[in-house]
Amino acid sequence: MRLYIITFFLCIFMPWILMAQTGKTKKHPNIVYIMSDDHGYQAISAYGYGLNETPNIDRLAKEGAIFTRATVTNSLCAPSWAVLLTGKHSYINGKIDNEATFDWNQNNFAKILQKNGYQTALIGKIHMDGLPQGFDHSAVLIDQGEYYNPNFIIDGVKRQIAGYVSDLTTDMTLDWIAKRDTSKPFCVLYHQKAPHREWLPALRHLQKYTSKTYKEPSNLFDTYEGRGTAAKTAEMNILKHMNWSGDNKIPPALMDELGIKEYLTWDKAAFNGNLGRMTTAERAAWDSIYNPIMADFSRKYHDMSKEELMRWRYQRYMQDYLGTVAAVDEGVGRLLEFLKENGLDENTIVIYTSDQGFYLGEHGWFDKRFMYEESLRTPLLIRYPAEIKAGQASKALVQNLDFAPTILDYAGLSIPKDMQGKSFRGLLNGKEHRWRDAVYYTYYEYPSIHMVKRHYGIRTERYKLIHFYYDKDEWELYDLEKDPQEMQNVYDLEAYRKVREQMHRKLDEARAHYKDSDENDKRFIPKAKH
Ligand code: SGN
Ligand code: CA
Repeated sequence: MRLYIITFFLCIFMPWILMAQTGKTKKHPNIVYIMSDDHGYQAISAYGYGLNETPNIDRLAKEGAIFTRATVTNSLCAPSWAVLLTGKHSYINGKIDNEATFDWNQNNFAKILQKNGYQTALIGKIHMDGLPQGFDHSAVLIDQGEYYNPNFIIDGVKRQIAGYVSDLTTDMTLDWIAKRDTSKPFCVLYHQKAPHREWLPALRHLQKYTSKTYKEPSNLFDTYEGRGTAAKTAEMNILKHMNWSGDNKIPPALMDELGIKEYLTWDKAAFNGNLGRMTTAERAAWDSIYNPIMADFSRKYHDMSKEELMRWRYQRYMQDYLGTVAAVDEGVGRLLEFLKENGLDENTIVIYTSDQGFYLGEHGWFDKRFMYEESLRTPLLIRYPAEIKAGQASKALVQNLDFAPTILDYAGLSIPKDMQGKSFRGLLNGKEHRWRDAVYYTYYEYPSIHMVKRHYGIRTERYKLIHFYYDKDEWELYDLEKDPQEMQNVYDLEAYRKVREQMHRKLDEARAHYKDSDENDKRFIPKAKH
């Protein structure tokens, strides 16, 4: 009888005892939010583009869910960050572009978690001015950060740390989780600098990625006919605007020898700045890979046509960009193993995303900013075995605006009424069947680097309406079903009159719903332009 009673109590209470040990009951799961900077979904193999292999990130899709139409509300680093923290559009949280000041005194989801018993940490790239609020611990890069032997500010103290940035960011994340107070749930924002420009891979990945040839997108040689002024005047073409030295790794001395001029003059200094951070041995390893590539380029440069140059530059770009993704993917693998070894894998939500998408040669471009698909969309994968059935794929129009409400919802906390996003937890556990049918987008950083004009717009499942304003007043409409690459603006076509009118109505509704207006657009225009 006694044995029976003991067994009975063990059966009832064991799960609780175990959960308490592994850090939190199901009601308060742990959260690891992984955000990499500029990681286009095309560079995650689970999205099926065939460019590279990311087996560890893919595991999140296999063991959890993948969103194929997740988008951001403003395709730029710091603004996207601010949206993540606040759950509010840029014109409400104030961080409209990389220059604007972010007011840390406003509410953010990390502050709410912290107040409700979560331990919180922020590790890696942050790219925001001011002292972060809402985190018990922070170890952040300065501004854009460095790839090799980078400087970190660890709880307010600056330190240079030997190693490769993505590995160090992973190390620090795992260390913090290992040392946490196990009686409380935790939330860590694990933010990789990679694959942000200027795409410097870990030395161990150089050989593999520089010896590959990547498939070109079919619109690599886009001439921008069929679209308005904005696409034609943007400065993000791989042939014309990418830097030869910092981006393509051509030593400045070789550029002088070949008579190559830089589009942005400062970038020549960046080349030595980046590589100058390496030890002599590291630099020798680097040179052993890149010197032969440059010697070959030097021999053929004067005979190359513009097409050949574009192709060469695209390959150089992909080799380095995808090379940096490799260490990010390995980091995710280490994290998943660590969670498993420590009995945390069942009760920890792991989210993988980027601050926006990125052009990997589509339209001949690199960078982001536009509301066109490759930069509007962002990868989103999420694993949480306790609640998310493995192997789900969702086309729902979720956005980074929804991250703060979703995380608070999973944490069992109430979502502040003024957050503009919506929790997508219900989409993943099958309780929610209705979702928004359109997403709203704004972009402000103009005139500025890459010269992408100010615009706002709306995307539904099938169509996209964009308004470029400020020094132009142009509308574009795309039929994403017939023209998924967005090569032909159909705004003025009679066949699309009805769609155009419907989309205008939807855009007006979205602007009213999300509290945006022409007055807001003007408010963010520098005074001299009024
Ligand atoms: C830097 C980059 C740009 C990039 C912005 C914003 N140039 O200015 O190419 O668009 O950052 O990127 S660089 O030569 O300095 O690398 S963001 O992801 O931080 O918003
Ligand atoms: Ca970014």
